[in-house]
Amino acid sequence: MTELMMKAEPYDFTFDPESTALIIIDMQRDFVEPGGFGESLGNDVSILRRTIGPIQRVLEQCRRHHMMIVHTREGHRPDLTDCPPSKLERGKPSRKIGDPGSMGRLLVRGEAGHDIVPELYPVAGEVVLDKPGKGAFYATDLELLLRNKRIRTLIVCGVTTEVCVHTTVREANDRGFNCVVLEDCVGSYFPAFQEAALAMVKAQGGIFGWVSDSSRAIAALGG
Ligand code: TIU
Repeated sequence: MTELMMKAEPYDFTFDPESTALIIIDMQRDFVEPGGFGESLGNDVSILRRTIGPIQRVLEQCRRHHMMIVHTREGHRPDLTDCPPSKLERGKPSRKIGDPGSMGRLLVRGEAGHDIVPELYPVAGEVVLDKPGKGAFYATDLELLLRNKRIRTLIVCGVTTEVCVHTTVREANDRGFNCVVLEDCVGSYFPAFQEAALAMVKAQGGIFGWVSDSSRAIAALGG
């Protein structure tokens, strides 16, 4: 057992790399590149791209420690039978889930836009978890995979902070996992939501977990 310490708020975060997983939420072309699902909702997707470099550096350290690494992808079966009608209609998007875009059908599994950005592409042995919802635990086998590896803590990166990252952190928290969210490794289309979402995680003595950043995570991992 190796107890490492990461500087974080509201207080230092201790973790053992053997029982810690890095979870990278939905770093898909559909959310961070033009022509995808994120843009169809009316967002400027370029704002999320600043997360790629810091995530790359954390990913490299976690790979060096042979930690469990999970990449999630939000998306649906090509026939959309796993997409609730409410999700399909919500927000009056310019193009709906399943409509054609410049990277293939929006948010559909197997399409170019659904895949992970090349800079963070998974390597052999890493988990790629397809999820139909915003939370990574809903209608997936994530909890089983984590429990089988005796994982107790999660280092959380990805997009977007107030949607899929927050939903996943809340789900993980209720299942007894300790989560640390790295603020420069998570991104929102809305700066005010980024700030509020991070404040919510660490408020009330860490009601949902801890907030740190890539530099402090890398320092803790000895990088
Ligand atoms: N729209 C938005 O902010 N996010 C999503 O739809 N999904 C994720 O956060 N991955």
